[in-house]
Amino acid sequence: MIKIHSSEITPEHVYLSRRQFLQGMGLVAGHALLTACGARTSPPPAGDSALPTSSATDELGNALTPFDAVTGYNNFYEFTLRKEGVARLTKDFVTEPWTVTVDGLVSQPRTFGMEELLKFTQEERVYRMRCVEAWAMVIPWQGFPLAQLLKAMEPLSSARYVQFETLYDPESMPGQKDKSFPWPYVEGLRLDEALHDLTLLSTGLYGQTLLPQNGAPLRLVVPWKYGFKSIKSIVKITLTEAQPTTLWMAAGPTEYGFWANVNPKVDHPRWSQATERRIGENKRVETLFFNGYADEVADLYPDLDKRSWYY
Ligand SMILES: Nc1nc2c(c(=O)[nH]1)N[C@H]1C(S)=C(S)[C@@H](COP(=O)(O)O)O[C@H]1N2
Ligand SMILES: [Mo]
Repeated sequence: MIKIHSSEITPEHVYLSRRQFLQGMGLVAGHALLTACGARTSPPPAGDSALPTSSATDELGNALTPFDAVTGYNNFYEFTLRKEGVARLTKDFVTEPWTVTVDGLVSQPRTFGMEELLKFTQEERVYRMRCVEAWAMVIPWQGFPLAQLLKAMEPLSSARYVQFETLYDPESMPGQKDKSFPWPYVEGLRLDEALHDLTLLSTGLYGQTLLPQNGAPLRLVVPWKYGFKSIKSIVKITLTEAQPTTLWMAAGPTEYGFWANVNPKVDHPRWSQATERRIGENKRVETLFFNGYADEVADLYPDLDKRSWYY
């Protein structure tokens, strides 16, 4: 049995839009047409700057990280281990056409075209992002809750985890020729974490389509976990019974765990996690338990002492 978490109870309007989605996908009988979604589906023209967003801060009053920093300082090891210049190295990365396969323990595995995933109602969510390396940003994402896709796929009762995979294509992602990492990039969540309303599949930021350096055309955003959980350029989502082995668990088992919940009290073996450097600002700020989302997610972890962070 899937344990239903209180945060999963579906408000009626969400339920109705999900039905529209199901009809549009041909998963249920019906001819209702989908309404257009708000997201731009074509890449912005070169030099296009960020569109205005609905708020200038997150819910705690932290200023948004400037667009140029969000798109100019990145971690994307498939291209480079450096953080600057990822935009240049990824600018020819082909993100269209793009498909995402959802398989494993679901009632009917299937492959979606990106244009189908853009039919989910796209919302804006301003989230803090905290890299395990102790730098951070505040980013206005667009996307839709992963739960909407997963529920449409009808997970089997044996499903307990969700595994995500980035594209494997060493020709277009030359960093994958570096055999010191077990490519492709793999991440994972427990099913109830994946179904949590905060967990987003992102298709854009700052009001425009996601750029390659940020994980176009589809990336995960899990704001209460260290940034490495938020896997980029996803091609496969697999529901499993066993806990997935992630790229970072395989590459650095003494430093990076499966849970990776942001916790200022549990230091990385090589540095403190008590504070963080906001990119685009000069000061360091205190790191918050669960990155400031404890009210929303702490009840996912009743045995918190053990589960807050694993090496
Ligand atoms: N496929 C893939 N996903 C990835 C990474 C990566 O190297 N490859 N880096 C992760 C890390 S460590 C962080 S902090 C975030 C950075 O996201 P950003 O560049 O959009 O800020 O992406 C995560 N997702
Ligand atoms: Mo990171």
